[in-house]
Amino acid sequence: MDYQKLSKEVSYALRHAPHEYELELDDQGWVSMAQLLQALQEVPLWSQVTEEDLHEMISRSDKKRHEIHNGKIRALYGHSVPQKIRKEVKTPPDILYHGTATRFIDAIMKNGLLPKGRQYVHLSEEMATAKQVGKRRDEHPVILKIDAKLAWSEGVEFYHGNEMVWLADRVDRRYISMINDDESRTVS
Ligand code: HQG
Repeated sequence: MDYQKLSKEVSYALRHAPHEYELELDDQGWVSMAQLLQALQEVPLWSQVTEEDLHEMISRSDKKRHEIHNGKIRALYGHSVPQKIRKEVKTPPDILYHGTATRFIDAIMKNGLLPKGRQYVHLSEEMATAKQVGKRRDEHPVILKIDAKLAWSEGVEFYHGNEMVWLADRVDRRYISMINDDESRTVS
């Protein structure tokens, strides 16, 4: 079984297109595993997929994208569904990072970080992770440093995605600074 491919399809279903799979997410993004399996099994490629495979998919993944609990499964972040997925408000680390493409910098420094196609802005706990995120869009991404401590102290809410990913509704430009090249070169 190609677990990476399975993970991509599960992410697509749970983050973006539950309707296509006739899935109903609750307000925290959970859906019963039985319902997801039934929907996946209608796709020829996944006709044999089992609950064990979903566990295996999660344990093999480089990132904690999905979570299983009490017979249910959910995507931990990344949603674009119209129905708002409610996340747990949590005190963030003092500093968070966001990796992005150079071509977006002017707009970000003017308007702040906006969720764009997703429900939340995605922030990284580590600079190296932010760099990887930015590399999806730009060979030489820009890493932004977010003063989460100040934002939190001024009432901005942060939400827990997984142990590396934090979410926010938006991030005002006052909390954003650019990391210089030397500092960003220290992480791969
Ligand atoms: C940019 C992946 C112009 C923002 C990753 C980003 C992550 C602005 C893009 C997760 C802007 C949105 C999310 C503004 C933000 N003007 N551009 N004002 N504000 N942007 O994909 O953070 O592997 O929705 O910088 O690893 O890149 O799928 O967000 O470049 O954790 O599990 O608008 O997706 O996770 O892009 O990535 P995205 P993201 P997975």
